[in-house]
Amino acid sequence: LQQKGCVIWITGLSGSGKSTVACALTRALHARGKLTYVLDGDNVRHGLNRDLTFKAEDRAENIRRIGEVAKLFADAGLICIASAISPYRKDRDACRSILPDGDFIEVFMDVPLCVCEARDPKGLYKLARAGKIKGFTGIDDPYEAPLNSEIVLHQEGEVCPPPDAMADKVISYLEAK
Ligand code: GGZ
Repeated sequence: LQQKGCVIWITGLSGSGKSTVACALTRALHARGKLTYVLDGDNVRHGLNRDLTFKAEDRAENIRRIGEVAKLFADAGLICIASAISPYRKDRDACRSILPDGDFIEVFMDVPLCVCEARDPKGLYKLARAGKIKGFTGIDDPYEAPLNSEIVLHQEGEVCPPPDAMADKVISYLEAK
């Protein structure tokens, strides 16, 4: 097996489409014979990180552990796709710093809050606006957008590109590398 591992780190607000892109990307990579593993913040919080809340220090620990596990997968030669809000720049940069140069590829889901809030797939923004969830990212907790991510995935005008088109953008980047 000839495959070099790396970490593709998808950051963005709740409802920005991180998990959808992670899923499309993993399928597209499998179709090219690549081994991948998806580490999704929301899923990891049900197991490995079940002891963590959404306070800043627990979010930092959530991201640190996801970063360390992602590194293990990358060491094993897999393309590890990590998707978590990862709202704080320093926590994302810390994950970058434990990997060899070029092996941490940050993908920013650049979707405006109003779009994420209109989608509200789990009704969480509604609860946050009603004060029933405290410290919700984008509402009453910060999201520090990346300044230099390798890849930015945007809305195109009013519409969101299909997930496969967004996955292709990431694949083109990987191929160019
Ligand atoms: C943000 C929250 C919160 C708060 C619960 N703030 O869209 P989802 O539902 O399925 O994904 C979100 C998930 C965020 O977990 P992460 O591990 O990605 O967050 S972080 O990187 O900040 O540690 C959301 C849900 O959990 N959720 N409460 N207060 N998102």
